[in-house]
Amino acid sequence: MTANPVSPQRPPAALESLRADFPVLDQTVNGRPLIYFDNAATTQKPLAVLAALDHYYRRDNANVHRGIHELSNRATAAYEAARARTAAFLNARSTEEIVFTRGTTEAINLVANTWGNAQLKAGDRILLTEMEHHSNIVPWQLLAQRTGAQLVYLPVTGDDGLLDLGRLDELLVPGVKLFAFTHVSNTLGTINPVAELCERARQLGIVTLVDAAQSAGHLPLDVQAIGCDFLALSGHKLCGPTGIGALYGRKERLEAMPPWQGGGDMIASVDFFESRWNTVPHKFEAGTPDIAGAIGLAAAMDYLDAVGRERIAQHDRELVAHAVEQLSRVNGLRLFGPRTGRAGVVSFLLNEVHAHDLVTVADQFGVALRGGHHCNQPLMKKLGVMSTARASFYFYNTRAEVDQFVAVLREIQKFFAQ
Ligand code: C6P
Repeated sequence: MTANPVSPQRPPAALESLRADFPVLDQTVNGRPLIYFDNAATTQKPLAVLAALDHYYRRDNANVHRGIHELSNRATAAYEAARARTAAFLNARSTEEIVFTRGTTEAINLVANTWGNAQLKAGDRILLTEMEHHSNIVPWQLLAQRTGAQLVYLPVTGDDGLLDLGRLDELLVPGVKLFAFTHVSNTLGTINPVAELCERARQLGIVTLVDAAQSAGHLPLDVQAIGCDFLALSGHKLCGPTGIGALYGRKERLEAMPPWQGGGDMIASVDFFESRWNTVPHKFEAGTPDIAGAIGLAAAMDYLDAVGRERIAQHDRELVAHAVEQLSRVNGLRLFGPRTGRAGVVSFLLNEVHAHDLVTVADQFGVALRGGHHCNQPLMKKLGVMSTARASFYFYNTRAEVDQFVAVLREIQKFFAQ
C-alpha cells in the first residue's frame, strides 16, 4: 500500500501546511487564487485518497466476495478492511453494524424502506426538525404516504438557528416511532446535542436516526456515546470519494429489518420462487458495491485521524468565529445561525443582492461559495427567504482566505450599490 502522507507519527504541523496534500487547491480561478469555501457541498481529496484509488485500480481491481483468485481475495480483504476502518472511525461495536451505501441520502432511504416499511403503520408519528436537509425529509414523506404515518416537526427558533428544545416534552411523546435529526445543519451551522436527543428518545423507546453528513468529517463521532440506533454519513464530505457512504445501524435493528434491494451478494441461497438472505451487513448490499470508493473512504478516515478530528473541530471553531466576527462588521449583512458554538458553515444575505448573483460575482474573484436553498426549502420558508449565500470551511482553509472573502463581499456590495 502507498504510505499515507500524513502518518500518525508525524509531529503536528500547522494545518495550513496540509494544503500541499490537496493539489486542487493550488490553482487560480478567473485569474485569482482559488478560495474553496464550498466544503459543505463536498470536500477536496488529499493525495493519500487519490493514491489509494490509484493503487486499487492499478494492482488489485477485481470483484469482491465472489472469486477465489488472488486479485479477488485482495479486493475483498481491502473492501472488508474499509468496513472495519469505518466501524473504528465511528466506534461501532462491530463491522456487522456498517452498511456501505452511496451516501447519506441512500442510507436514510434504506432505513425508511426497510425498518420503516416493517415498523410503521397508520397513525404512528415520525418526528423531524425544521432544519433537516431534503434527504432527511422526503424519504419519510414517502414512507408516510405508504403507511399513513404522520410527520411532526420540532421547530427552529429563528435566524439564530437553534432547535426549540423547550418543545421536546410536547412533541417527543409515545406514538412517535422515529426521531430523525441532523447533527450539524448544512445551512445554519448549528451543532445539535445529539447524545441528549437520543437519550430523551431512548427513555420512551423511540428509535433515533442521526444525519451525520455535515459532522462526520468535522467532529469526533462515537455512535456508542451518542446512543443512536442509526447514523448516516457521506464519504465525499470527509475527504473521501463521491458515491460512497455508510449507514451505521445497531446490529439487533439491522438483523430485524427486511432487505431493501434484491440481487447478488445479499442472499444466502436463491430458488425459483424464494430466497434466503445473507447475514448483516451483506443483506443490505445487493450487487457489486463501490469497492474503490470504500477503499478511498478508509484512506480518507486514516488521513483525518492522522490530522486529528479534535484538531479539525478546533480549527473549524476558530475560523468560523473569525468569519462571524468579520461578517458582523459588514453593514447590511444578515447572518443566519448561532453566533457562537457553531460549525464551520455560515449562511448570509447581503442587502437586496440575490444569493445567486452574489455567488456568481464571488466566483469572478476566485471565491467558491454556494447560493440557493441548500436542499433546505422548508427551513428557508421558516426563515422567510428563498435562498442564502453560504461559505463553508475545512481544515485547509485559512484566516487569510476568510479576510479575502470578506473583502470580496465588500467589493460586491459596492458593485450592486451602483
Ligand atoms: N448537503 C450541501 O451542499 P449526500 O448528497 O447523500 O451526500 O448528502 C445529503 C445530505 C444530507 N444531510 C445533510 C445535512 C447534508 O448537508 C447533505 C448534503 C450538500 O449542503 C448538498 S445539497
